[in-house]
Amino acid sequence: MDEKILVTRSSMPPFEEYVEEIRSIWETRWLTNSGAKHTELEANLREFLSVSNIALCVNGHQALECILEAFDLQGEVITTPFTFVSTTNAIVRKGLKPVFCDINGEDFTIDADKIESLITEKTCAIVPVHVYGNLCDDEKIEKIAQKYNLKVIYDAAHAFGVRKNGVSSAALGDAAMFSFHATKVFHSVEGGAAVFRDSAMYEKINQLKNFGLSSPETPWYCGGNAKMNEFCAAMGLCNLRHIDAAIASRREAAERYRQRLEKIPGIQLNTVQHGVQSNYAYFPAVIHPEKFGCSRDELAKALARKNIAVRKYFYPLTSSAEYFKGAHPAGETPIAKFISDRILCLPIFEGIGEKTVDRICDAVISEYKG
Ligand code: T4K
Repeated sequence: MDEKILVTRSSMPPFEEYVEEIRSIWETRWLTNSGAKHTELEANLREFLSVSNIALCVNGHQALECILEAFDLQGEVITTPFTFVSTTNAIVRKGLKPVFCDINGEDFTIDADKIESLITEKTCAIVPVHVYGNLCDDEKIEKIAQKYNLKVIYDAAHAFGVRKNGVSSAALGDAAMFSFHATKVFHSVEGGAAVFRDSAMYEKINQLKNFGLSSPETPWYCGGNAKMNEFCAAMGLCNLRHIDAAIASRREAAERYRQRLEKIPGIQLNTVQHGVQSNYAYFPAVIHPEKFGCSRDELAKALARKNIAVRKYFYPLTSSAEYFKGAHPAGETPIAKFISDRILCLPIFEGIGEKTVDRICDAVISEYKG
């Protein structure tokens, strides 16, 4: 049996580099609560992401919850169900009502033309999701938000380092959250960040992520704990030094996939967005069974038999979660449902290499029954 290929694999800095990075932690014994590594990583990310305000968090999910809390939102939030459960859960956990908007079938982000019809007097914000390294139509979204005085908070978990016409994904909207989970293009083992336009929010988010304390003896808000520790920040510092090589390696893999698969009938590849410099976070393929000859699920099983692990990011739609008790029928977002039923993310990670991509492509193509 050929060696197992996982859907992704964490990027790792050289071992010695990480050991060197954490050496000072033994000297200072400062392990968490906004230590020196945390401060340095915030500064480095501020520069890399071209953003003025950034607050590191324990993970992306908590970063999104902190942002939603910091804006004191109430009422309805327009978002999409084609995302990781985290996005919808954060909205619901903060006492807000998700209103699901459909996506477009090309780049799988929110269909901005369908947002306006979902706005009511209770709408307070839009939480669009950049998926796979594709960016949402921020210009249309911004216009709608201004017209109706809504906050725009991006789930940018997949958009680290992505730029559109030179503008950083971190600069879009009123705020955005990034995930630095082990499976992401850039990671700090677990981790995430809140970025935001208004610098007045920096203090507020820092207090929200630290139990709502404004000083050791002053709890002003019933906050939680969402702080990033020093070992995670140290991993982030190391990985950030290698981020360009990591993205370049993913780009090569994505290009090889494209060369091999783009002419296969029934396989719809991710759109290349005009002016967008992607990070190649995922390599999604939509499998159209009527042309490909077998379904997404059959293909996934066939690949598993060849020791190739793929994932259905994102299936099922978050709107179908049991806790909604059928309140959001999939028929309301037919394109999201259609894509979710056919999407398959093929393995991609730093260092995957042409040989491995070719093995995956051979396995995919051998299932084509046109
Ligand atoms: N919004 C969106 C759009 C997101 O995609 C996510 C996270 C979030 C919000 C929330 O951000 P965080 O709070 O997580 O920062 C993974 C991740 O756990 C999750 O972070 C990610 N999205 C989601 C799409 O995928 P799983 O359950 O698919 O991961 P798992 O454990 O099956 O790992 C997948 C593969 O990755 C493994 O087969 C091997 C590789 N791997 C995994 C781990 C954990 C490694 O190489 N190293 C590792 O340490 O959820």
